[in-house]
Amino acid sequence: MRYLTAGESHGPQLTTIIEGIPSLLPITAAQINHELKRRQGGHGRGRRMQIETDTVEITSGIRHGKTLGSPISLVVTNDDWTHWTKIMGAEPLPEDIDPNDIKRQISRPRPGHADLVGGMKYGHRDLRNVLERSSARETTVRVAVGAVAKILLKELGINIVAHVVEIGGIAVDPKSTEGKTVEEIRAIVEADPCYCLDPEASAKMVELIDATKKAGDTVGGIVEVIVEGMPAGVGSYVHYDRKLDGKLAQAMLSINAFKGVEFGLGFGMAHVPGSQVHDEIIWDEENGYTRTSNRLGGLEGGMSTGMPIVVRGVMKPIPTLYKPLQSVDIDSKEAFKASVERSDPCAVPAASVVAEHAIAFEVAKAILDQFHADQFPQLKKQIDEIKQYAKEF
Ligand code: EPS
Repeated sequence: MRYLTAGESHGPQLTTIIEGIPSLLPITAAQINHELKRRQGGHGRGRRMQIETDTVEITSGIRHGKTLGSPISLVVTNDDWTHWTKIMGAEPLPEDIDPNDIKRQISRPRPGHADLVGGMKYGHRDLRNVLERSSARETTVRVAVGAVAKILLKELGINIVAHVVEIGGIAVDPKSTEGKTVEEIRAIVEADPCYCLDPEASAKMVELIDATKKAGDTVGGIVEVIVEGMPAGVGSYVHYDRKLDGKLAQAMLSINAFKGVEFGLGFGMAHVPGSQVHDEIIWDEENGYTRTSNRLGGLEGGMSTGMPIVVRGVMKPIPTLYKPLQSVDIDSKEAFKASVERSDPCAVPAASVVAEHAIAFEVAKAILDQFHADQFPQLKKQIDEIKQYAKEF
């Protein structure tokens, strides 16, 4: 399974093609649109999200509500495009128009964004040519892809959810997930303005985001993704590029502004002895092999253990600041404040939705790489069999 995305932030549309989803899987646009709406929300989003109503058009690969096995293409149109048709048009400029007269040119790169190095790399003196693609707007269609992956996983009994665990130093109660299923977590998160499980922490996060916005600044945070119902043995220890944790880490770090990733106890493993890190193994007839704890986050030797996968990612504060930082004008080489673009003071809740979907794609891909099937019912049969085999092993 693989996918590509295309589209500029203020271009006409975002496009993705997903290849490798088995046939006969029921999928509707409404299921995908629900996730796109969640990505647009969360406290701290900016004005662009008031302009857009992200909805997907399915243009191939699905007929009468079921996958055909052919490539699935999904399109999300940018409502803002109507304001940008001249600035972002694909046709060459008419000869009587000087390219320097085109509005919204950018020559003052924002520190922390792709602007300066992207301009050097591709030879763009108008840095808009960089930011249009490096913008987190692209995560819209990544969520659409992940929504398709999540539908497949759910039919296999694998459920996935993300929640916000920290914003700007305000952390949720570490016990907030204890005793809750993915479905229970989802119900709480979907009703919370910061997509978190701890109402007290959430209220403080809202205050902090509002104060940060007033100060013209931005704030980052940490999100956690939980995958429940994984069969044991997805991924492999036999070769570096088959390790599932390595693939999930790459997926997490590929999200705009994400700078770190950890599994289970994560970096906390540096502070405690092995006896407080490794999860003891038990067996019973109903559940087969399980662990008495899940400090390794559901992964041993680059493989899923069958325990929930727990993976966290840290998002830096968005680098587009209304009170801009020091920069240099690339035309005059003089010191200037960076250019100010429309931005969100905090996109951590929205990024948790992106993380959920980026991880969902990677998990679904790992499963399809290992249990290849042309038809979805064949895949389901294989997964049910392997779960039973692992229980009795
Ligand atoms: C975003 C769309 C963008 C930004 C934001 C995320 O739209 P615009 O540039 O028109 O406001 O709001 O992206 C960034 C701030 C960034 O630095 O990438 C979206 O759809 O999530």
